[in-house]
Amino acid sequence: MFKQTLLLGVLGVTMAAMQSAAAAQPAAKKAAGLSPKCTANAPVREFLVVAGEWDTVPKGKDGKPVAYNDRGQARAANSKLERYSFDPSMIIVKRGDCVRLVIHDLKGDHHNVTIEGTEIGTEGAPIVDDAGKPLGKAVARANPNAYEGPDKLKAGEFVRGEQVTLTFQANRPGTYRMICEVHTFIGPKGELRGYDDKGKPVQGPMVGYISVLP
Ligand SMILES: [Cu+2]
Repeated sequence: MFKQTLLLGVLGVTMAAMQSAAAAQPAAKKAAGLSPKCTANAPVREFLVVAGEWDTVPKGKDGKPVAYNDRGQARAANSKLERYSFDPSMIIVKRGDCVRLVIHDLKGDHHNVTIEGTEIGTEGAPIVDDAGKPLGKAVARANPNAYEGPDKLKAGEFVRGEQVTLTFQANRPGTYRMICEVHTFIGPKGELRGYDDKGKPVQGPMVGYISVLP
């Protein structure tokens, strides 16, 4: 009985050690879900994406503007309901693809893009104007749209008429949220909201999804 217990004990310890070694191995080699550099010969998939906006004034059956609720926030009659969106909003790629998102700001003062849970975002990404002329990188700078005032853009923001390119390699299957932080408020549980915590509309959430297939 003692021998059996000892044997089982030794087996148990050995198996536990093997399991922890097996568990430690992939963790040590764990690559980021999306990485900013593509390996040579990775197939390139390019997507043209538009950052757009639409608005409406909700009306009743009689065609007259009505008061309404916008995601739990009371809005008076004749209030403009706005939303910002990416088009297409679903990008599907395969694991190993080198993905290029060419994002054009068609409407909206300024946007940025960050891909949640990764280091991928428009901060420092190359931007061009409508004619393809290089404008440098998406870094903090004065807003070139003079009619919007002297506001300074944050790093990663680009404006109407500009196009920014995001390049990354899709390493791990899964669905990643592509978020414009200008038009999305992220709640404490990661929920995306169209209003900030003071009830101020941010006209969002402005989100797209990148699905990486195995
Ligand atoms: Cu935006």
